[in-house]
Amino acid sequence: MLTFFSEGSRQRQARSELHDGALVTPFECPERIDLVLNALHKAAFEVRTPSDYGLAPVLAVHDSSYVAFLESCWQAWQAAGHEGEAIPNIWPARTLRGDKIPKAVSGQLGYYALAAETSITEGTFAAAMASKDTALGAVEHTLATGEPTFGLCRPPGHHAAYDQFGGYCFFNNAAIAAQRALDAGKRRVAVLDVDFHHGNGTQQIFYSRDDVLFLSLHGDPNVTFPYYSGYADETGEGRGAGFNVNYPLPPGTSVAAWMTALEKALERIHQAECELIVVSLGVDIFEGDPISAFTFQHSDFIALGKRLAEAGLPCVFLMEGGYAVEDIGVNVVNVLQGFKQVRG
Ligand code: OKP
Ligand code: ZN
Repeated sequence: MLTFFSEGSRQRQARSELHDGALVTPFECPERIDLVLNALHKAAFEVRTPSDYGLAPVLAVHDSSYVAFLESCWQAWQAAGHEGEAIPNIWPARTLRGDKIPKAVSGQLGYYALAAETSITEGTFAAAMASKDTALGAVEHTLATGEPTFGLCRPPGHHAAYDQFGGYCFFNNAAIAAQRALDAGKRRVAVLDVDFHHGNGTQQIFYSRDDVLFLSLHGDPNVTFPYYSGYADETGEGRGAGFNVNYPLPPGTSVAAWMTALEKALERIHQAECELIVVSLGVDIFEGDPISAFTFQHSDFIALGKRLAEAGLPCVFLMEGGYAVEDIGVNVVNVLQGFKQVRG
C-alpha cells in the first residue's frame, strides 16, 4: 500500500497547548510524523510526495473568509504586538452576537475557533496546506488505480468545520478527499471516523447531504471532547437525513464492543451503496493514549485493518489522532498490514 506524505507538515511547530489549565507542549507534535515514517520504512512501505493541489479543493468544503483568516492570522497576531502564540480567549458564546466578524485578530480568532487548545503559529497554514495535499495525493491514487492508500496527514482534520478550527485541526482533510472523490465521479462516499474523538467537523460539513455518509465511533461526548457534538440523535438533516451515524461509546469500552459498533457501521455503508471509504484513522483508540480512553492493544489494530479490507471497497486511510508517540508507528502500520493481509 502506497503512503503519501508532504514534508511541509513539519512546519507546524507549536509551543503551546492549553491543557488542564496550563500551557503545555502540544500532544499533536511533529515527532509523531517521524515515528510513523520510521515504522513504515521498517515495514517496507513506499512513501511518495504528493503534488501541490492548490486552494481549490480546500474551498470546495471550507469558507473562503475562514481560509483567508488562517492564512493571515499569524502575521496579524504579531502585528498586533501579542507575545505568545495565537490562542482565542473569547467566543461568540450563546448570549453574544454570532453575526459579527470583528476587525481585531483577537475577535476573529474567537469567531473562527471552536476550542482553545489549538494555537495558530508561524508555519501552521503551510502545514495545513501540506496536510491536505497528502490527503489529495492519496485519494487521487486510489481513484486512478483502485488501490488502497495511506495519507500521513498532519495536522489532522476531522474537527475542522466549514469555517472553524480546533482540536488540532485546520483543514478537514477527510472532507477534502471525499469531495474530490465525488467531483471525480463517485456517486456516494463513506467517511468512517475511527478516531477516539468525534469528527464534528466532517459531520458538520456534510450534515445536510446524502452523497457523503458520515459514520463515527468515538468516546461519549457527555464526558469527552468535543462535548457538544457526537450524540446518537445527530442523524443528518434535509437530504442528509439518515446519512450521519454516530456511535458514542463509554470510556473503557472493550474492543469487542467497539468491533460490534464497527459491524453496524459497515452494514450501513453497504446498505447506502457507498463506492469508496475514506477512513479517518485516529490511533488514539490505543489503551496507552494519554488523552483518550479506549482499550485497543497493538494486535487489535491488525484486526481492524483486516475487517476494513473485508468490506471490499476502495479505501483511503488518512491520519487523524494518536498521541502515545512511542506506539503510534506500530499502531498505524498494524492497521495497514492487517488490510494488506486480506487484500494484498
Ligand atoms: C484531536 B483528535 C483532553 C482534552 C482534549 C483536545 C483533543 C483533540 C483531539 N484532556 N483536547 O485526535 O481527534
Ligand atoms: Zn482524536
